[in-house]
Amino acid sequence: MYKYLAVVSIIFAVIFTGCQMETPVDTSTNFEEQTEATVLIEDFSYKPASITVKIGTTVTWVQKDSVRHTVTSNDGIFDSGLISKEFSWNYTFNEVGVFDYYCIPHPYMKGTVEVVE
Ligand SMILES: [Cu+2]
Repeated sequence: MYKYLAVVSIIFAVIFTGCQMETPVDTSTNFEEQTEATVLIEDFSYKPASITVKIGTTVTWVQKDSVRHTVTSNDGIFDSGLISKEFSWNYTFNEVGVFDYYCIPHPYMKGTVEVVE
């Protein structure tokens, strides 16, 4: 009888620890490990116009319009120069802050990159 109980408790212990090992799922890692983001330039706008990324992220702008556009920081921190259709340009954000940008030929085109820890 005691032998039977011992076997049963061992089986339970194995099942219990087995389940425990499968449960930890950290959903926050996707954001934590994000190091790349993409913004489309299309129809005279940045899509999405506003993004939030983790520090160290490289943001790539992909130009889809036949008219050339720029990605130019309001504060002079970065400037892509004119980007032709189907070309892209990227910038790596290594400082926390809010970075507003616009397009030199079309100043009404505006975008923002928010960089967080
Ligand atoms: Cu433009």
